[in-house]
Amino acid sequence: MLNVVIFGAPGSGKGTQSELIIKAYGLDHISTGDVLRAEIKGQTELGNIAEGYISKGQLVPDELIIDMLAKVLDSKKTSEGVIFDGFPRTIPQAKALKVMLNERGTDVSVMLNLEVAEEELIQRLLKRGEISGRSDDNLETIKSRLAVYHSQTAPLATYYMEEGKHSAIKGMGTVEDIFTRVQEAINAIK
Ligand code: B4P
Repeated sequence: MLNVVIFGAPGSGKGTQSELIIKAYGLDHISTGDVLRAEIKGQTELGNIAEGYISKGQLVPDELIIDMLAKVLDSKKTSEGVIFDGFPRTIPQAKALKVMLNERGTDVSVMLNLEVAEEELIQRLLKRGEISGRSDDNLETIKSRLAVYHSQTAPLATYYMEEGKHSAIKGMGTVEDIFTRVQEAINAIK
């Protein structure tokens, strides 16, 4: 099975590259951001809690996210493998993912770290905010998301390096050029 963690700062292209990976490799897709936005739209208990965190640019607490992820994972067919988009975002989430996959007789195959300059991240997210109207794509919230990324999420790069799973991808340039680099990294471990 091919289990890919797609990783990077907010706006680094995780969702964008995930769509191309799914088409090329036939993987199931789990985007914690998409699941949370659906919960918010459905006004579920989890959605109502998550909304408060997301609107401030903070992470939703680990225990809620890990529980949510386990349920979504069980609903997937996982025949070819899964792309994890936006999860894990903290060390406890990464450890929980390892346990969940090991219990299912599998593991993370590779972590693709999309590296993009901060100024470009801000420009991309502001542009998306204008088009999609996503409430967390405004300058104030973007700045707190980036601060949270540096303090809580970026340390995962070292975690996956120590696991021997880390692959750095230059995330600047056209979507197609970046996808070529992504494919090279995936094909190298297949
Ligand atoms: P996410 O939905 O994961 O949002 P994101 O980090 O902003 O990345 P996204 O995938 O949407 O954007 P992409 O880089 O593809 O999370 C939202 C919030 O949910 C988090 O802040 C957090 O509160 C909560 N959350 C989610 N998962 C969680 C977890 N595990 N634990 C706790 N909380 C969690 O693209 C951005 C833009 O750039 C797009 O408009 C795209 O078109 C554009 N773009 C992409 N590639 C480009 C390129 N090469 N050139 C120019 N533009 C490009």
